[in-house]
Amino acid sequence: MAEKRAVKVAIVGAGMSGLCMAAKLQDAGIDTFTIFEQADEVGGTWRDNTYPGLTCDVPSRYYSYSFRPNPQWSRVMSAGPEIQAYFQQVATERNIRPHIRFGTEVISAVYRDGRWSVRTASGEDAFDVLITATGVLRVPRYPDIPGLDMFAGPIFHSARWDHSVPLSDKRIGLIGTGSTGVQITAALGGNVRGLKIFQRTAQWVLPAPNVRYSRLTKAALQRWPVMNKVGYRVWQAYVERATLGRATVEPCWQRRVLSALCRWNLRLSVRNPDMRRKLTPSYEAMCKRQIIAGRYYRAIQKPGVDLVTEAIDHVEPTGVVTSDGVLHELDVLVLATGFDSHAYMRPMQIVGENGVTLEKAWRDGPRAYRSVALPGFPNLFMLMGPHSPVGNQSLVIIAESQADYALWWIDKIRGGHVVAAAPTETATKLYNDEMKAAMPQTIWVTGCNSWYLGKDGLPELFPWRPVRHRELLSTPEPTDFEVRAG
Ligand code: N01
Repeated sequence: MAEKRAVKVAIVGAGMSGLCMAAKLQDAGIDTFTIFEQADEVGGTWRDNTYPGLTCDVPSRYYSYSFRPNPQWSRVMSAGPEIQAYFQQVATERNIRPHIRFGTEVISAVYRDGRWSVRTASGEDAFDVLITATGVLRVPRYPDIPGLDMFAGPIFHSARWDHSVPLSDKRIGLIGTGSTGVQITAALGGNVRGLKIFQRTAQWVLPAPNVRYSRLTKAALQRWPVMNKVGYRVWQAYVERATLGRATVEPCWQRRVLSALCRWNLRLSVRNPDMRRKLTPSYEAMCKRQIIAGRYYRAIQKPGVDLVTEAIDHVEPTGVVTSDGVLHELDVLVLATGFDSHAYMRPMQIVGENGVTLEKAWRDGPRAYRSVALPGFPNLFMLMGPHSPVGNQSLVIIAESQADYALWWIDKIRGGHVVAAAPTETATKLYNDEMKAAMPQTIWVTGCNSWYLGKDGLPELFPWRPVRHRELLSTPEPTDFEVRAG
């Protein structure tokens, strides 16, 4: 048998995707990998987001690695700290931590002499393969509101929560009613002196009772692991086939049912017609990233909670002034204003063959071959790259199939059959054209503004059912690649 060569792999990011890649490499017998992590702990988004009410709105049994079920999830949809503890535990029990260079930001990665030269503040090292696992929603987006920096009280983004600020006796202003703002409202509404929610655009809300798992259920899941596997499949089918996985990408009965559910939820939960009018969106359900929340409407109607729908004009030291001239006096201002979803691995500099920068390759907007690879950037694989199916689904299963895809090529490099591989321009263009042609049937283009949309007005999401993404990645087409053989 031919001897396998050692393949040096650089992974950027020790969040859910980076850890997934590391575990897959280990399972393939490859331990020549380094993870570069700019923070001092694993977990990515689950480390950075610690706001009150943080909960994953995807069922935990399915929002887990398929290779590492967790019988101990406390609820159908777990709270942030529990999810973070899960990823920390995986990093520890798989002995991934010794591979991580914490506190080390990758400044640039340059493809030079057939290898990736990865530069950090402490020097440069060469790798055969570069994996970017930098997450989807990592870079906080701060709103451009006049006077924001004049506010006299504490002010922070939802992903940079300042836990040193006591809240119960404060008047809090919350800007933003996306998935984050809604969860913060559910947690703070009625539990602080005052909560003013500044809503620019109303959202449709799907109800979701978040049932707690009993001790008996957890014990049974621990005792019979097959039950975990069944649970995973059941929740996967629920999300991918029975609800959002299909409803978002094609006209179907699921779309009609979920839309009706949103309308009923609003009608039955909010009896005050004026309040209901303010909360009624002017676009279709699921066009923006769908909100899934069982407690939002209740929280927003609690005493001390105000929904402000007049546009924000400016901020003064004592509060927020809306377009009707009203000054809303506040002690704390929370910006649940989302993220730069088009940043991907930037601001890290990536330079491919012949000195072509990522900026140049993406001058018409981020694109990829099957969401993972890029022409002119050999042996670069992106986890959660452009047009990944990142709507209301488990990103964990997506990371797993993308990591498996990268591993397929890494194995070819290790076997000595391949030195370098990058998708051809033709195959990438064909794939992207096909995707664009499928966009009109998705719900995301039906007339709303959202972080899904790129600068061409089209969603940077996968426009087909989730299963198709897995199929595309499970059958690599070497003929779509320019391969330099060993
Ligand atoms: O951010 P968003 P998010 N003035 O971009 C408003 C994931 N997530 O942090 O709709 C006034 O969705 C903006 O208004 P508008 C999930 O994928 C997952 O809430 O643009 N308002 C909107 O209301 C989610 O989609 C979980 O008109 C301004 C809000 O801020 C993604 O993270 C939980 C404004 C931003 O909404 C991002 O959610 C939480 C301005 N200048 C989040 N600028 C899970 O449970 C912005 N807004 C898995």
